[in-house]
Amino acid sequence: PRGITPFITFVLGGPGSGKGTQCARIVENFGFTHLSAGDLLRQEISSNSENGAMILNTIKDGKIVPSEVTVKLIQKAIESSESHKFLIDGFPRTEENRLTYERIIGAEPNIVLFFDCPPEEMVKRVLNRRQGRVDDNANTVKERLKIFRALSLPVVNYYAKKGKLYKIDGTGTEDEIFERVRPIFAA
Ligand code: UP5
Ligand code: MG
Repeated sequence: PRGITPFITFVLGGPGSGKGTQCARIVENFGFTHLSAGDLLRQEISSNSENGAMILNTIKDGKIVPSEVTVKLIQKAIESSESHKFLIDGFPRTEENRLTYERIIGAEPNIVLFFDCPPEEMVKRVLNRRQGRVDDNANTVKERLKIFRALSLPVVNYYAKKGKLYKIDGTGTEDEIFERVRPIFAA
């Protein structure tokens, strides 16, 4: 949006923790614009962009796409939108992602949500999804979890220390989880 600093919420959590599902509920109830970093990257693959093959291989391996590529896609999506409030889902996944965002966008998120879910539950959800994602297989999920633990949890801890983190119990039904999310935005 031109001339206005938007309200930015980062939505973090491991693979299958329910980020996308809960973002859809937040959009319905509170009118945010949902930007999933993974979806933006998958769109790049489908549109045969110059980075498409590299992105596809990175996602297949459960690894992290170079920060500049992801941040520029997020930047383009924010700038081309009329919205004033965004959910950025599945980003930043590494400290380097976070620093690259701060450098290019020149801002920090207003708040950060973290869906806390046990690994066994996350694996079960991902393997049950069956929507043809190249990374929803037992091997890639193992790698996604490993990367989440090693590289993404430090980002979660960073925002906790900054007092920006809302840690949400990501177990139970979708409705139960959303009732934990609602008060954050209803305030
Ligand atoms: N489901 C949801 N809630 C449930 C509940 N309460 N009970 C039972 N089932 C529930 O949910 C996953 C599945 O579980 C769905 O089938 C859902 O119906 C069900 P979903 O809401 O989709 O969870 P989400 O956390 O969004 O899971 P997702 O698999 O999308 O998370 P990832 O973080 O792994 O995937 P993302 O798309 O963000 O990233 C994919 C890859 O892209 C990464 O591994 C990486 O390679 C790359 N990437 C980057 O390199 N950089 C980035 O910045 C972002 C992505
Ligand atoms: Mg998702």
